[in-house]
Amino acid sequence: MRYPFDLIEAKWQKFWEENKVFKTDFNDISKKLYTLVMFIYPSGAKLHIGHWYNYGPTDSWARFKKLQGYNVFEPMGYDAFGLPAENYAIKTGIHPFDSTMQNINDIRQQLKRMGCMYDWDAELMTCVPEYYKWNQWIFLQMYNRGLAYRKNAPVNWCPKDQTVLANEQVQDGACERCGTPVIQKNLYQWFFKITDYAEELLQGLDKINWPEKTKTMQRNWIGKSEGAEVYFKVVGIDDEIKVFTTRPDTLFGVTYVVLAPEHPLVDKITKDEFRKSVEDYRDSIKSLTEIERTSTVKEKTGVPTGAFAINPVNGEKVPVWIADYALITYGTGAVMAVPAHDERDFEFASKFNLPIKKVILQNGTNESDELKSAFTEVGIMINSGQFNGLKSDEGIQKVIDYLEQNEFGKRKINYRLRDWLISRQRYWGTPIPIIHCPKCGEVPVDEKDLPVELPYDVDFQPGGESPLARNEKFINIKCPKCGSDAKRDPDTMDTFVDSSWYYLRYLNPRISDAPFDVELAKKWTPVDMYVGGAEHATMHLLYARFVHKFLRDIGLVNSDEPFQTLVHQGTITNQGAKMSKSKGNVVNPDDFTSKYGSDVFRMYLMFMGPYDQGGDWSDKGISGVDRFVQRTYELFNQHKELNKSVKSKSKYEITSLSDSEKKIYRKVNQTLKKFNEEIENFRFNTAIASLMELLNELKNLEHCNDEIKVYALERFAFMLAPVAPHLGEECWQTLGKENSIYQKPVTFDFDKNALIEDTVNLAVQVNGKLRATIEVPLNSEQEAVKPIIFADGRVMKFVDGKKIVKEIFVKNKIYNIVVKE
Ligand code: ANZ
Ligand code: ZN
Repeated sequence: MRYPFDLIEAKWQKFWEENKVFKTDFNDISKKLYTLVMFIYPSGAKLHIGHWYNYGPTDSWARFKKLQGYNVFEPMGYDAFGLPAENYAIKTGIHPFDSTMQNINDIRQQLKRMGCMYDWDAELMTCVPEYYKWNQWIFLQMYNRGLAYRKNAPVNWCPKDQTVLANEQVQDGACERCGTPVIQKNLYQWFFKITDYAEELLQGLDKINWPEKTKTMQRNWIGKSEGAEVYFKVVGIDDEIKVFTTRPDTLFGVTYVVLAPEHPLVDKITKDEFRKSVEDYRDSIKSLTEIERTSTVKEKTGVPTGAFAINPVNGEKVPVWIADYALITYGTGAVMAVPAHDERDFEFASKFNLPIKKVILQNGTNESDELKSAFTEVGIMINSGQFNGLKSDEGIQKVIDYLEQNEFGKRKINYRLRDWLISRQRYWGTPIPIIHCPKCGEVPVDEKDLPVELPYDVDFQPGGESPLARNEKFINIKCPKCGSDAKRDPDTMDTFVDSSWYYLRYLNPRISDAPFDVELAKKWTPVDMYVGGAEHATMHLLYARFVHKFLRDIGLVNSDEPFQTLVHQGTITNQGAKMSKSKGNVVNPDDFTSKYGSDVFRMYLMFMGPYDQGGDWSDKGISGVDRFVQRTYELFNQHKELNKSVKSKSKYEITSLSDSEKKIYRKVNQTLKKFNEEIENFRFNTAIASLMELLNELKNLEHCNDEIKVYALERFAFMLAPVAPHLGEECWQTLGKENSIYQKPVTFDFDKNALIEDTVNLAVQVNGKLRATIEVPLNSEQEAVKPIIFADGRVMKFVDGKKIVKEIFVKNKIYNIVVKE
């Protein structure tokens, strides 16, 4: 009979749900294990392969842990705000709330059919006031501590989507979503001051168990640079230009200074006869993005201001230029240019005939040798006054000391990390809880007036302003301080705010007087295992760390990090390409689950290859996994009649077993060992392979006594249960067990004594040809082996009546015989 997966899957899903088998006991934290997958973005109504690949194997891992006796919490929810639902509404007129709810309902049904052990009481979604109220509350906590602020800043603006884009959402100068070239625009925006946490975010990486690659990406994103700030006086005026440099050792080689075109000093220092060209230059670069400005292939541009600055260490007067390669958003917005030792400066100086002055000498070269390009490595300091002769890397500290003693500058650390821009000129998100009053300015909404509810009736069509700004009922309000006519903030929050703390809310999503249950959060964080896509390396995963640290600082959690261990699943591609609707290469999981069932599909995904590498989709092997499931089902059915009163021991003395029993016993224990190690480390493919091998061996079960049969079948069911949850339960029940296998821990312990093989297969060659492999006792000497070999018919055939010239024996490996006619 074919395995009736549809009946059996439905049966167990019903049992799990009715008996709340996977309900977490939050009070027992002795073996707590918080397993989390990145929650689902319900922008469509169907689970795709990527979802399956993230959720199925992770659930198998969690189930393995549950069987081992861990108190596992595995929740699921919906990251329900965001651009796709709103764009869909613009196209179809279907309200984002309605389409999102519909999608969530469809997705929930599919998730249930996957058979993951989610605690459905913990389900949450971010687009309801019960949730987003607390985004607003967290915003206010940050605001009260100066960590949420508004500033006029140049932002990436997508003219098509009519919205501000974070740097991360700009790809090659174009909008990540629609491909339209991005332009720069100044807007009042809300920021979260993540930069206050830059150093801690960097240090914390050493304490978490994350993929090295992801940690490196975060380190680079934070971008710590150590160096100095140096003050250059401007000739003829009182102001000084502060520059940030990582190479104070090159200070004597400065031949000009560059200001970012937006630098506040530009207007003041520019000489009249240069004003026109400065203005023109500023206009010409307005629409360039930062990425274009700093591109190494773009030709350097810039103009002089006519002003001069004085190098504090040698009193030299150097010209002040403006150029777009100096960014206003980094360091001080000003650069001391050292063409001899910086590539960009070298290019710039060469183009504009500015002097190039060598101050670091490359080993084995002469001072008078012409420079063909900037020398950026370590060398010996020259033309640098009292520092001459020092190795340049040692000179850095010496020069900084000298700057500090003379008040020419100071030690300085810079981070590339920028504050987190959270304003979105969009409808489908969390309203920002601020009121703008003509008299009082920014007035935060009182906590008791939260949530600021997102109105249902709005006009989504893009049109410059935020949709909420056009909603009279929403936008107009009396100032809570003075009663004047005032306006609400028209923007909504980046959805990364929603996802920066959702793992805390899961612990008790219905709590109404706090963002989350603080007592539980203290006990249950950090999340022990977090699994999700590597594409979140720098945004979500950095923002969540920041918000977690902030919540710790206001006393709501006491762990330093949200996610202790992180695993990225690989991507499943189709003919090497990422699956996408536009490429028409999307594989629909339903096509396979309806044919083979969810266990087969889950197992097949896990069997495809190493989990962190993903792989190219092909359905070729799925029938092999299906056969494994069929044969497993048959095996257990064959043993249905096994006497249910037979109990196996947890361990057997190997010498007390018959040869057949010994073989089975050994294989079971070898598999337990292998399976444990592999699944523990997310190597599902090899874990499943070991189960397949074991199944092969179990065809010899008939030669064993009932105790050993029970011993083997029970353990096979333990290992099967995490990777094929429904079938595992069914097999377990066939053995006469009641209820669910998940209701009591089982032991995956293996018997060390049983692992050692006591026989080996010896290869027997005659005249260089393999004629037989013969099982002999382990470590036997030649004398003991010889009679067995020569008594074997397969060998006899080739040696009988011939002259034995030579015998070569390698213990446990090979027996070589050379014969002559
Ligand atoms: C002089 C110098 C000499 C520099 C030299 C480098 C090599 P990282 O490592 O990324 O922090 N810089 C500083 N502020 C800048 C700005 N706003 N826009 C563009 N460039 C800026 O880079 C630090 C270096 O980048 C600084 O050190 C400065 O150039 C430049 F042989 O100062 B350096
Ligand atoms: Zn007011």
